Amino acid sequence: MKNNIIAIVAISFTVVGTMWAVSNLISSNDTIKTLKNAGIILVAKDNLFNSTNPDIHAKTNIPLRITIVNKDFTKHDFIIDQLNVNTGYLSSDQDFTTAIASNNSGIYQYYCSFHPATMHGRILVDD
Ligand SMILES: [Cu+2]
Repeated sequence: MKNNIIAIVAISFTVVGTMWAVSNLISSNDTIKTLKNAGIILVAKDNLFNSTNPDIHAKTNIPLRITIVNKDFTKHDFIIDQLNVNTGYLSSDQDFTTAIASNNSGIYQYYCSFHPATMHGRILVDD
């Protein structure tokens, strides 16, 4: 009798544990997908970001995932002083994912500290 109870308890632990693990797996996949969809990619190439140093639009209080990819042979970085974003330098073919987050609307400058004359643009944060 005692053994049966122990067996039942063990089985229910296993079942609950498996269900917990499966649901965690599903929800974490969803999170990754959402972040990927919401994020943007900036490719550093020929001393420009995405060829045109585009304006980047973000909303207040919603972090925007941003990935910087270095496709040049020289080092680049990506800095937004007012929003405390700094990727550190990226060697050729390295990438770095960070997030733009601001409570305040406004226009902020992004730039590469190695090539500030050619690699710079605007972050526009709206309510
Ligand atoms: Cu650069």
